[in-house]
Amino acid sequence: MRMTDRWILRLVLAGLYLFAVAASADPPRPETPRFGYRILASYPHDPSAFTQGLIYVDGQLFEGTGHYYGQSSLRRVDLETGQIEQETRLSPRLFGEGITLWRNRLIQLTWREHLAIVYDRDSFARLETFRYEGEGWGLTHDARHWIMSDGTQVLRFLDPESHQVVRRLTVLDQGRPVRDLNELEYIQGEVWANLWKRDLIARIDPETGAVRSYLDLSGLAPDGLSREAVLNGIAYDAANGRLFVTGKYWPRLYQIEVVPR
Ligand code: DDQ
Ligand code: CA
Repeated sequence: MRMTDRWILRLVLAGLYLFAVAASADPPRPETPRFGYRILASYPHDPSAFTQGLIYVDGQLFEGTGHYYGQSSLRRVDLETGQIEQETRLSPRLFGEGITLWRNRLIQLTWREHLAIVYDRDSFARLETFRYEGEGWGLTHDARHWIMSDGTQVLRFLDPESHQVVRRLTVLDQGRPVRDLNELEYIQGEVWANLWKRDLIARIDPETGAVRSYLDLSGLAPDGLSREAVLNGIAYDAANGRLFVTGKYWPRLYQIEVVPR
């Protein structure tokens, strides 16, 4: 072999080696943007409320609470004082979950009882119930559908008339499934979802299921609470652009603002 041929061979081998190393390494993963928060106001919150659903509509705050043995309820709460102004209790066999308001009806899911309860918004009278498959966790709605989570990475879109599932959306962060989607809130074209047992809210593109960004709420949970007392509860006051969050058994409910981290 001539001297130049040997060099060409060496270069080719080195190139092949570098290619093999590059190909075996993980492809670079883009970071999903993370936002932080600033507390704008703090309000009392019933520390015995195992918060599973939270909404704010037309100046009224509604909360759905969970757990068995009669701890589950639907209530209207005074924001400033935290006082319960109106309440209905669920049967001790039902574990209340997410709530949403549709027209003048409040809908409340149950955890593992496959049962949704529909109430009159003003009187809290029970108007009807309907059944669904799997678990019920969070509930919200866009202009056309009810959107529910069940602890998996899949959101179900329900037709408000028939209560049938018309669409399923898998939530992905950079292509990886995001599980434990819990309490929900539809905010300005995004679905916001509490991630169970994490101080994170995922902001989801309802068309693609992609997590566009996270809201990192670490440091917000009050000290000294039990392990069950996780962040859960997002409510958006659309009329005034106010964002409220709280958690299970949290003694406070916060109005926060999203800020760069
Ligand atoms: N979920 O809110 C994540 C949907 C359910 C939380 C349940 C935690 C308490 C479990 C107690 C179970 C008693 C059988
Ligand atoms: Ca909510």
